Amino acid sequence: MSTLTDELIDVETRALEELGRVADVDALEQWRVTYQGRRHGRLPNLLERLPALPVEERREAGRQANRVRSALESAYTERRAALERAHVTQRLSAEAIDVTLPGRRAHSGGLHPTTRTLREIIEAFRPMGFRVVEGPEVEWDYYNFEALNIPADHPARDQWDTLWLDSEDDEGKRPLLLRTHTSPMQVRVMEAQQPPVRVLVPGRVFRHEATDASHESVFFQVEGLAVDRGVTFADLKGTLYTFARRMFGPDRRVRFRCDFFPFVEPGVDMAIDCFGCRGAGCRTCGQSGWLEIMGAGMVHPGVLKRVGYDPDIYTGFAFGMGPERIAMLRHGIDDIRHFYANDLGFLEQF
Ligand code: FA5
Repeated sequence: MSTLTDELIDVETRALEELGRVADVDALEQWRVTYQGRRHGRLPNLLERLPALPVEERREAGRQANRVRSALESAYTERRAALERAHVTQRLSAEAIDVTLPGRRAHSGGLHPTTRTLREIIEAFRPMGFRVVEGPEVEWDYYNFEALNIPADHPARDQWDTLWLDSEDDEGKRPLLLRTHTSPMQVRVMEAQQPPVRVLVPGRVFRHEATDASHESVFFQVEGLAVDRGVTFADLKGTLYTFARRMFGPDRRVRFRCDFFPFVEPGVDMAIDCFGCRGAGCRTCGQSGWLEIMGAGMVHPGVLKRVGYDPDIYTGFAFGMGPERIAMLRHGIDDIRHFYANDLGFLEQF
C-alpha cells in the first residue's frame, strides 16, 4: 500500500508531465481544475486526508504536501506566462506589416492631351513673338459673324451652325451664341489696340456637327493674328512652315490649298499628310490622305476697316487651327471622339 507521501509525489509527477503538454489557455484552465480545483482537484483531495494520518506520518506528508502545492502553483504561473507570451507573439506576427513589400504608388493625375498640345502650340509660336490672350465662349453674333463679313443671310452660317442664347442687354450686337470659332477674338483684339498685333488665342468652340472620326461638336481652336505695316502672304507661309517643322518634324509633308473664309482674302487651308495612311487614304482622314489642321489667310480689308485700321497702311494674316487634330497627328490617335469620352484607359497614355 502506498503512503500519502508517495501519492503526493505521484500526482506531482503526472501534473508536471501533463502541464508540459498544455498548449493553450483553455487546456491550462482544464489542468488547473483537474489538479488544483478546490472541490475535486487531485491535490486538494489528497490534502483532505492529512488530518486523519498518524502524527509521525502526518509531519512528513504535510511537508511534502506544502512542497508539491507550491511546486504546482509556480509551474502553473510560469506556464501561463509562457502561453501569454506566445499568444502575443502570434498576434503580433499575424498583424505584422511586411515593410519589404513595394508600396502602392499614389495615383497622380496628368494634363489632358488637349492641354498638352495647346501648350506645345504656344511654345512653337512664342519665339516668333506671339502673346497669348483668351476670349469669351459665349459671344455676340456681331463678333462671331457680322464683323467677320458674315451677315445674317450669308451661306457660310450654315457650316457654322451653333446654339443661340436669349439676352436682354444686346448693345445692338445681338443675339448671343456659343462661338463657332476663335476668330471673333481677331476683332476684339484689334478693337482694343493699335498695330503691331501678334496674338495667339486658345479656346473652346461649339458647332452643330454630325460627329465622326475627325469631327467633334465641342472642340478647341487656337487663333493666330499678326497685323503690321508690310505683312505679306510670304510671312504667313513662313510662320506656318516654321510652326509645322517645330510641331511635326522636318520630314512631314505640308499642303496649302486655296480655301474660302469670308474674313480673309486670299484664304488657304493647311493640311499634314495623314499619320495613318501616309497619304493613301483611310478612315481617320476621310480617305483624303490629308488631315486638315487649320484655315488661314490675309486679313480681309473690310475687317480691318471695321476695327478702324487703315487697310492701305496695315496688312496682316490670321489662322485658326484644331489642336485635337494636331494631337491626333502627333500621337497617332485614330478618332477625335476619344478626347472627351473620359476613358481613363485612353487618357492615362499621355
Ligand atoms: C475656321 O474655324 C476659321 N475660323 C479658321 C480661320 C481662322 C480661317 C483665321 C482663316 C483665318 P474651320 O471651320 O476650317 O475654319 O476650322 C479650323 C480648324 O479647326 C480645322 O482646320 C480643324 O483643324 C478644326 N476643326 C474644324 N471643325 C472641327 C470639328 N468639328 N472637330 C474638330 N476640329 C475641327
